[in-house]
Amino acid sequence: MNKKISRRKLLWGAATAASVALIRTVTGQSIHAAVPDPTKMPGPLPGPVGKRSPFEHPVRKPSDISSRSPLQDLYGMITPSDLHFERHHAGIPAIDPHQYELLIHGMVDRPTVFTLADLRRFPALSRICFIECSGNFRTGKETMTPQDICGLTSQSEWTGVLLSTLFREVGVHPKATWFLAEGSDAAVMTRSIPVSKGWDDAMIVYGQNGEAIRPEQGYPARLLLPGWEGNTSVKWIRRIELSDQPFMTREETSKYTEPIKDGKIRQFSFEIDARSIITFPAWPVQLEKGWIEIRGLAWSGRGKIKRVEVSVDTGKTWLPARLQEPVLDKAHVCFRYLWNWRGEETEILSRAIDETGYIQPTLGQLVKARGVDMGGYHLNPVTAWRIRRDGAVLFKPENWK
Ligand SMILES: Nc1nc2c(c(=O)[nH]1)N[C@H]1C(S)=C(S)[C@@H](COP(=O)(O)O)O[C@H]1N2
Ligand SMILES: [Mo]
Repeated sequence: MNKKISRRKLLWGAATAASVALIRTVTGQSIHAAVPDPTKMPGPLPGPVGKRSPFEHPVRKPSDISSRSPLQDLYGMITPSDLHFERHHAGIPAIDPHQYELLIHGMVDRPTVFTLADLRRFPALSRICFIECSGNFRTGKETMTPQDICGLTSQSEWTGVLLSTLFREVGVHPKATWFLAEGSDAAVMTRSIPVSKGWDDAMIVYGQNGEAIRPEQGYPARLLLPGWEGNTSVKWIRRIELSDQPFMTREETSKYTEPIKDGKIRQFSFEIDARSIITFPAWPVQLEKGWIEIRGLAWSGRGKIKRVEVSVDTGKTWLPARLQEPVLDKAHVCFRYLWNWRGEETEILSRAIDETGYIQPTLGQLVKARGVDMGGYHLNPVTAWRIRRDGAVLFKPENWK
């Protein structure tokens, strides 16, 4: 095979062979990399699309059904689109945007089919908010990263049209109280949503972080329900049906329901409860003595984060962390806390308080409120990192069964 190599690539290749340097990554791992003296040889010329530095390798962690965002490798509040977590019930459908149609019907005056071009003609709105899967808590061993524990949350700037605009366009009946959202993937994912959310801040989005939404996130359009459990933000949306009752779909019977006390099941738990996680220092970071900045993310599906508190003494005392502006509604917020680690053994923790006054609970409090059979959804416990005397940082796995 005679592969064509451009002169540009050749020069870059030759130059990279010039010297070898030891690079220390944020996570403390060392990698060998060839680095030319950048002042001796012109680098590659501008290209049509950018790529990451060859020294940066943030990756999602895929399983069959989902992949998780590497929260510990990210800066700021936006998740790069190619690192947004994924959760698919039947894979990623390929949809031709020219064939795409969204039908809105049921209790409406004017049942309407919207093409993608139709959707783009309406006033466009952009908002930054997170999407979090309600099944976003894992525990069990000390060697877990923030990605392993709660990587099923990501944040983008989403662009699209408010669902309320489309509701007015089709003339939603005043007596309609629910709507069905249906996806066009092989799972034909469907959920029942209260109409009030449609009138409030629901959107049909076609843009993500400045470009067309990614296939994994619902290309060419998805429903976005800010602050609500990820499952309700139906991707590849093709149909919305207005009704005066919920539809009792597969995804709100066997799944996405929560055992509560006395053998009862709660069917609809839409809002994401306030949560936080320290993303640095976290396993597998090796800590050195002295001043460090504890960093993390906090978010709430009910509104803005009002406060994040950090404890560096195993939960005995709590002090306010600094919140990075902007602190947005139903959005990941970065927090930081300066700490002088003198080499003592301790545990560091964070807890989020949102503007409704809700305080992120401990696992013990969750069990007390919901019982030991509380299932795996909507778990947002305070999580702790254990700092050993030798500087090792380990997750403190707590089990409740
Ligand atoms: N059509 C469709 N929509 C879907 C899903 C799906 O499998 N099919 N998964 C849901 C679940 S469980 C979650 S958590 C979010 C995940 O969104 P993301 O993959 O863009 O992160 O999409 C939701 N919308
Ligand atoms: Mo999910």
